[in-house]
Amino acid sequence: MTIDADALARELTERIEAAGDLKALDALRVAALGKKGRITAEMKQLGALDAEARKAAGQALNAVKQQVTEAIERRRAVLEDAALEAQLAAESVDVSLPVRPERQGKLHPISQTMDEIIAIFGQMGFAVAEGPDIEDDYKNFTALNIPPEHPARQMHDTFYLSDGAGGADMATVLRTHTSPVQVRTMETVTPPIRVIAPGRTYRSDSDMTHTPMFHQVEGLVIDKTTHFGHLKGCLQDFCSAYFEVEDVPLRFRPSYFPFTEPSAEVDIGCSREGGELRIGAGDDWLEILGCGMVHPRVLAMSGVDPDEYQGFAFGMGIERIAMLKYGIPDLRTFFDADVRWLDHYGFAPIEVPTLIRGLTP
Ligand code: 2U9
Repeated sequence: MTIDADALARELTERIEAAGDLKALDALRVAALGKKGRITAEMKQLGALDAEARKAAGQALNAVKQQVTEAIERRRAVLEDAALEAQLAAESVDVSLPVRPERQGKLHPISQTMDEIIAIFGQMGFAVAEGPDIEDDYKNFTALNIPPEHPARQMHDTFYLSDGAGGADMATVLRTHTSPVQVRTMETVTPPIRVIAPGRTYRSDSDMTHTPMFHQVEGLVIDKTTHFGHLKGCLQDFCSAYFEVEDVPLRFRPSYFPFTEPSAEVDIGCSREGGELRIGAGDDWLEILGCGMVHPRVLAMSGVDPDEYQGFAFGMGIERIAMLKYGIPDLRTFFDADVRWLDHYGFAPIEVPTLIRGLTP
């Protein structure tokens, strides 16, 4: 037998390079290298040759095998690239096409309200801080001047998750307010601090005006000379921007929270004429948030020296201020996941609130 190895290699390689798709290429691979393939058949005939010729022909066939294998791999890469290109072209989506109105989703009023709050405080220089929903008892209560057995703990209707084998402070809870986020900030950041903490909070309370999960935004400002006047100005500017009313009337009523001293609840001026609530005018008042100067013990517990620094804090319920601004009458509908409700009260998702282009679409 005399094998023209070069001719065989050329013939097989040419056919491989002409293979139009991966299936055809695989058929050629089997025809060349498979059990009944051309090269295998030639290999089988080597036994009939004498030792010298067998060695030379064997080496030549192995070289052909190598060339053919490489040619198959090269062609496979080309065909796979082409197949991927074709698939990408076939499955491409034009993201610039307008959404069909009947398919357009809506942004939940909680998301819209949070975006508005973040836009307003962002403009004032506040950073947004976040933390986990599951906190330890220390950061949710003790660090906020609410020690074990303090009556304020009962007011929070806490969901306890574990009782903390390592001591009462290590029990885990679903956070009852976002305040532990500010505790974490004070523990890690050297003042000045200016943060808001929006997020989910949990209390074991469920009736017409309470849901076990609700949203809060709290704020914290700490610097050397921060005072109650700064707090008033900050909340005045926030309410005016949020309710889109110039010179909105605010009333600060003395109150009590364990984590602030002095503390106040803030009412906004409104009118209820004709059964319709109007914010920012009239001679009625509506409570919208709580605030105060951070208690010196709270500063000290998180490593901020109360002789050097002072600060203010505030907190508000996001559902509540969303209901007031957008005339949503029933708190519990926020969590019904009813698409008809969302279609009515929801917001266009593309319109991002900014103070310059307007908060609301
Ligand atoms: C730190 C120090 C002080 C956060 C504050 C309030 C007042 C408040 C309520 C509003 C309605 C909770 O959702 S609500 O029921 N919150 O009135 N929150 S001052 O004070 C802090 C927080 C963190 C370290």
